[in-house]
Amino acid sequence: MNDTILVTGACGQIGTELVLALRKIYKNVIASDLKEPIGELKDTGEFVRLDVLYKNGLNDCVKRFKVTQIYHLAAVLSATGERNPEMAWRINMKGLRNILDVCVKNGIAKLFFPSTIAVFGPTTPRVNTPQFTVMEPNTIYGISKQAGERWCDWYFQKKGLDVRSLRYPGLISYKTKAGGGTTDYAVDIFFEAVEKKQYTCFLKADTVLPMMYMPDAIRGTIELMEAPSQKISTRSGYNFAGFSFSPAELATVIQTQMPEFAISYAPDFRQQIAESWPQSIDDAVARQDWSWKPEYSLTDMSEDMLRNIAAMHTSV
Ligand code: AKB
Repeated sequence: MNDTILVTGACGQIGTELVLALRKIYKNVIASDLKEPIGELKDTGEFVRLDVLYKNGLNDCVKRFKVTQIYHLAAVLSATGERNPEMAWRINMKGLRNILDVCVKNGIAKLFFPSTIAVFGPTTPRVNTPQFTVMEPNTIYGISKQAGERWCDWYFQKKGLDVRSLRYPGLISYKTKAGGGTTDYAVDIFFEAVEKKQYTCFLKADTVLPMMYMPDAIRGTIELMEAPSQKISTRSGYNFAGFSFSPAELATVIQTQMPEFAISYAPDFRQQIAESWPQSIDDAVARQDWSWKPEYSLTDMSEDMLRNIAAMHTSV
């Protein structure tokens, strides 16, 4: 396809896989980050070193490559955000404001903004959390993403910017590890299962959270962005669900494939963050509007993770 796509935060957990998936569909996909890319990401297309806090640099890049769509993934996640609230606010808020302004200035056709289940808070109904409900996030990450959703909606209403967004649950993947989030245990557990046959979890055994396998997340993101504009009924963030589980439930699934695997628990400050988030998400509006449907079950995901991580370890 003829669009030219810019992806910010391209070296992160979502970015590395999203850029490669987009490059299979679009001829021109420019990856950008502060970090240098490695592997396939580096070898398959253009990379630009870009700091989303510098609007002029962003603007120059958009003009130089005649960018028509932006996926703005650069952000600080929940656990890092609680350790460094000032930095999280600056990157998540100022970064987004710069992108929104550059989009309007350059007539960008579509913008993707990743929101999160962290926009919900302790007063939100935690089971089957609806699309529209009480939202009182109490992490800086959640506050910044909720404000981001409101800005996105405002830019759609007032400036006509075609912005689309998903409230990602915890994302599980093996190609690039997660970093700085509260749901990261669900990635780390697989690497440690393969490497050490044991894992010490930083959340309590019965802490249920919404999660999704990365192939579903990537497919859903692209499906949302390719849906006709008239089908998009919310410009803040769509609830987006895969499956839900607790660390103990995940350990049991891993043990069916690796009986010797052992888990222990040492909850830290991330426990409080996890307890402020939903346990499961109602994504009926996404299913209705643009036919969203996840494919991977918890067992499918677990088998695929263990198989791929084991293969990565035998090939080095
Ligand atoms: C985090 O744990 O901070 C993220 C998220 C749920 O948005 N993975």
